[in-house]
Amino acid sequence: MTLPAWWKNSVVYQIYPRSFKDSDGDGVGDINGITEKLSYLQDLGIDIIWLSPIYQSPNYDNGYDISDYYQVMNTFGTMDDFQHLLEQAEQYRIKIMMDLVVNHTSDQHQWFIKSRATKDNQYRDYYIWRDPKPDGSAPTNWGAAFGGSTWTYDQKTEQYYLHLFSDKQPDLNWENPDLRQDVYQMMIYWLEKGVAGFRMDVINMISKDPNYPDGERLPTGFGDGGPYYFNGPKIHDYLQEMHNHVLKNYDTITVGEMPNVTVEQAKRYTDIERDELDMVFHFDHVSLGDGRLGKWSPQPWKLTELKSIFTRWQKGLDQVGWNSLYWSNHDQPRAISRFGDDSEHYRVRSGKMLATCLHMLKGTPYIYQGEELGMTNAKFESINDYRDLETLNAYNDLVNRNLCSRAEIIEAIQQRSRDHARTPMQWSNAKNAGFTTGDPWIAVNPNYKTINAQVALHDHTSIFHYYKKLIQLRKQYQVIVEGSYDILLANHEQIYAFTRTLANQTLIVVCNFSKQNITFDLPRSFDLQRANILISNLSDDPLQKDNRLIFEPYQAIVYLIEN
Ligand code: TEU
Repeated sequence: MTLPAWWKNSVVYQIYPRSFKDSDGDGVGDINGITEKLSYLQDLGIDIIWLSPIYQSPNYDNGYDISDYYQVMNTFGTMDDFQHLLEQAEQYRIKIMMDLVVNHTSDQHQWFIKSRATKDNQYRDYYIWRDPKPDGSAPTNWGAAFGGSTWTYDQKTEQYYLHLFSDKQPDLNWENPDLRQDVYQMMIYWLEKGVAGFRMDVINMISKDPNYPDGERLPTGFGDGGPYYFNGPKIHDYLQEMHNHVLKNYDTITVGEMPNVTVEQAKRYTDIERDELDMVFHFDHVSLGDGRLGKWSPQPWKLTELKSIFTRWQKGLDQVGWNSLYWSNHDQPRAISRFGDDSEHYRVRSGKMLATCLHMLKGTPYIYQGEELGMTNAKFESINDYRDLETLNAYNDLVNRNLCSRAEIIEAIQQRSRDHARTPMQWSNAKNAGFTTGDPWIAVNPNYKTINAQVALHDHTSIFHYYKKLIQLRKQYQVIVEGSYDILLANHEQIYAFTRTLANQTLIVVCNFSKQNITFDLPRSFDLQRANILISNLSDDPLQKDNRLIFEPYQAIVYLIEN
């Protein structure tokens, strides 16, 4: 029997360095702060750290706008600090994966500074320049992710340059083989330092339709360019070239962040026979409830929709490819606030329920910093407490263009702003939650006095210790890593129940996603009398008569039946 690849039974922990731990009192997290906390992460039991970008950046998009791929960001520390982190992490048997942002750079990258200087230098075609339309308007009607057009006119050379995100993040031209070679050399530089692989930022956006057609008009007033840059014509060529030039020479973990990717496309990206990527991050579940203005017009969602999405991905990648599993990251609101219940009464219980659901699915789980503490969205009252350009642009742009009211955008921001994931990690009930001795770059969530690592570590019933047990179970039971998935009670709107089966072992995972007591029947084919409870988020077992169960609000249980 071939052992599964090491990253298939690993657990990844995402660190957003800016908000994790500040070691030098400047109010911004840094690399030495991460090194300080390796023992905490080893205690949790994680195997790999995904570091959001640590490269030199003007921080317009907090490091997702890189001005030098070979330098560590000044506020994060030095290359020696990073080398020390790598060495110390190895002592703790923790691997480090980097965030590869190569769809675009910062407009302060030397490549772009040279590219925009003249029309005929060697870096001109490192980026995407086009003439205006005959009427002088932008080459296409596409809207940028952070507001406005995806094109900005450059007076000096009288052309527009493309930027799918902000005007300070010009898109790289992957049609250019010289650019691709420079990217591959940079990847080799970091792999030779000992990093274990890459999370690849919007990697399915790097290949654009060379005709740059206009898109269908959206409620935002711009055209939808998505069909012309998501999963583009040469994306598989580029990823296979990257594999052949770089990745095949190292034992790496790779995960591609892919907005708008489908299961069928993900099978092609992650089929081991195709030599592309190990996993992808899809967005189907985190887009639940998106309305006419996307995340800025959030609508209610149904559990059956969530279950259908997870089932589609579990079944779709069961034989070919591999799933990543996540509830949140640095771009998403806090999981408990988004999918659970962040009220004082149900925060811990629903946090454990969400963890049970995700960690019992087939795939590699990703824990976002603070998720293991049950951190919640920050209830910021003022727009002045927010820092994220995406949030601030939406707050101004959507109202100014009469696409929504001020009250509607504030409500949407309080639900979906990326800043909810970016408030400082809550280490203790000390000032600034022990994150910094300085003034934090963004306010600490006021609930840090009761929600913090210090409290969690000393409370054996905390979410932290529950995550720790889930990770231990993954190491103990191969059925969690390799078992096949089947949905139960597919049409139930409160209960998510599914099985995982491998050889003579069957797990029955049951999660109540609601605030109600729910009575339901499990199929009689399962002899619950012979079942052992592997993990439960409540101390009392559910009321049960034969296969009829009564689950309390947000109750979660994993039964193990061995035939
Ligand atoms: O995000 C990609 C992406 O799709 C964004 O639109 C993001 O998901 C959105 O903000 C959610 O509402 C990646 C990075 O994760 C993000 O932090 C960067 O801002 C973005 O790319 C540009 O690099």
